[in-house]
Amino acid sequence: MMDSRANTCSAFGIRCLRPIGLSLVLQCIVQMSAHAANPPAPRTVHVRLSEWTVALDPTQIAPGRVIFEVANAGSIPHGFEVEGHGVEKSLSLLQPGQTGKLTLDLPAGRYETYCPVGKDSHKMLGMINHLSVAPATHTAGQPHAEHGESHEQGGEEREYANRAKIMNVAGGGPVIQVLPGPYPFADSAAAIINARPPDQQADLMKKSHLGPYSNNVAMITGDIALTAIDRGATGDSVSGTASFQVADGARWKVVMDRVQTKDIPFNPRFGGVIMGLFYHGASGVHTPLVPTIRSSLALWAYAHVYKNDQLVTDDAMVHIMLLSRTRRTSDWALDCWDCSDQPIEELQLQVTAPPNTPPFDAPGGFLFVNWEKTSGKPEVLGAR
Ligand SMILES: [Cu+2]
Repeated sequence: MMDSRANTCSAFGIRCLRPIGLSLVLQCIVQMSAHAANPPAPRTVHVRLSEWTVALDPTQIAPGRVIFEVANAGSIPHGFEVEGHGVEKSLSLLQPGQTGKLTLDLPAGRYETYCPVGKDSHKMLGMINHLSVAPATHTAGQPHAEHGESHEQGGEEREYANRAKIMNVAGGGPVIQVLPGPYPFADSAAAIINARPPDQQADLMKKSHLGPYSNNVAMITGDIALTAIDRGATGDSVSGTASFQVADGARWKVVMDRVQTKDIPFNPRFGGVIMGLFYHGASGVHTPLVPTIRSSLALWAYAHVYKNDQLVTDDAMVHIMLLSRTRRTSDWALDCWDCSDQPIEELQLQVTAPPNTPPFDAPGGFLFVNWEKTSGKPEVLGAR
């Protein structure tokens, strides 16, 4: 113990003698100031942000001044924040390809380094890493008290996040069909579209003129019930059925039996089932041309689709969200560009034909139905 404490200072090329709490520190400071002409150089930590990781190099450094050199290597804007031991400092938002620097003085301990974008949605998707700050000569055989402490911090949260969760949802309230039409928030959308890579802009512009988020709606009738299980990275499952009669009189039935896990445009590494996110719109997560929302459930699945009892396809693409209300009850027009403070009660079902097959025989080629007063709560699925 005595030797290793003395090493704290000898790391700076100074030998300290009595390792008794503060007096050691004071002694070191006194001796160090005598060598002030030669302060320790700040350490650099290279940070690479992408969807959905925060890569640190190195992941362990000595206490003192640290320069984080942060690069956004992803395809959407990200941020960078360092948190722990009374420190909570962040860099302003970095656009794709941009770099930035954050200089901090970090005492020994374990720090969270993460992307704070989307009220921690990016963090929940995996954009978190840990930086260990410890005197280099200590760590091998001399674990710090801080280590044990910070493992416990947030441990409960992490455990909940790691548990498999199940949600049973049955659609309720008025049922509306959303038909293609112009996007109602053209000004807000323009800023988002212009921030995107050029190859995405054309597609988004098209959607903003005649897309699935319009004020063109029809009251219809129908039911939906489903069970979704979120097991984390893999092993999600979805089963359920939706039946509805749309505005043109056709009866559709959508039978979901498999999760869809591959990449989706604007959704790298999405798919499957995910519970409890804040996204869309300006959050940087998911399709940007949609009001910003909170969702208690989002899932991507495959379904068998029948029109008037005739099979249309076995591999329709389904996207379902239980999210904060986006529409006003008078005429079901979109009500907000940022809807994240509205109650979570809108269930959205979107169904499209599989790639390389003709679009559905429906307005716009897709089916988009909302159940406007739906509730559902995730429950932990047994102990794992
Ligand atoms: Cu991010």
